[in-house]
Amino acid sequence: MKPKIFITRMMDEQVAAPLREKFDVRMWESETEPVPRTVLLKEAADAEALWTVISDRIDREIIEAGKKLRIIANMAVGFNNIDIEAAKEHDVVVTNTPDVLTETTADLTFALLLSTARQLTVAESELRKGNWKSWSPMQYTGMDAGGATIGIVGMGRIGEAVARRAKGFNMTVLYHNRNRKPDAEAAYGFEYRELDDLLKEADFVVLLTPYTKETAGLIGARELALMKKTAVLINVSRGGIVDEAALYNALKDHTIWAAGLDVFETEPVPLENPLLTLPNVTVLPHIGSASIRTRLAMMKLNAQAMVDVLEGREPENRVE
Ligand code: 8YV
Repeated sequence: MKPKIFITRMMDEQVAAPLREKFDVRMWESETEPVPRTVLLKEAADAEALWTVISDRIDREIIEAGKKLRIIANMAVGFNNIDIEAAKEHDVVVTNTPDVLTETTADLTFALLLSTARQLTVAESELRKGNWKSWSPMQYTGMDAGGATIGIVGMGRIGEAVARRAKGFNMTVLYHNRNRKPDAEAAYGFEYRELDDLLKEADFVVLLTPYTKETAGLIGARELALMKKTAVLINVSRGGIVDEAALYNALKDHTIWAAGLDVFETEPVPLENPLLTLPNVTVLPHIGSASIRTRLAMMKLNAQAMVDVLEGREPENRVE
């Protein structure tokens, strides 16, 4: 009997087809409905590999149901959706997809930054609604990115890629990170700041830190109050890093100028989320890594990791 792989979303057939030759590949074939928990539990029970995405909660119950489980390959660099401790206890390897998405996610971060700063989505929707009736000097005006100060919270691979783009816009780059990056400071002139100082000085605060116990709720009412009235907050990491209720108040009361969000506390975002009612918020449906080339590269990395583990080899990108 071929080992079973359960795939929780529609995997591209160019990646899935070679897997089918060696394994019994089962797939949740819906682009609109996420795999129900009951199905996930049932399928995990006799699967040797699980291919998952960030919105699949792979907790202890699923891992313990997976009596034959040997690998969980997660299609993301972040892996806060998986109980890593439970996986370790049960000798289940977890792999992720770093590097291949770095530049694509940095592009999206910069696109969201510019779009939020210049109110592109508001301006476009006004035009489409027929509300652009006359040209006026201060209509649809926003904030300049060129020459501004950017503060990057989480200077990992994606943070550095964003910082390099910022240099191209002649921005001053401040960063906050668990560890200082002396090489990047020397090579590019990035300047380290404590978080509070970064929040006070930056025109653009960009969140790129992983979601952990330490970073959950990192940006709350106190932190937002430190930011400039003209500042823009960009979050492309995980929604839970920001206290959404506090952010809503800061944006509604104009104690900060705008926010660009690719990620939310609850995803997909319920339409009741009050942030959606504010004009000074630009929202995207978690598309940081969503270029065709990158998404295929991520799937291929996951597929190779599953083949490696099921054939007894050490995979690349094992999460520690
Ligand atoms: C994923 C992401 O593409 O890599 C991450 O951590 O959040 C995105 O790049 C997306 O969440 C699909 O799992």
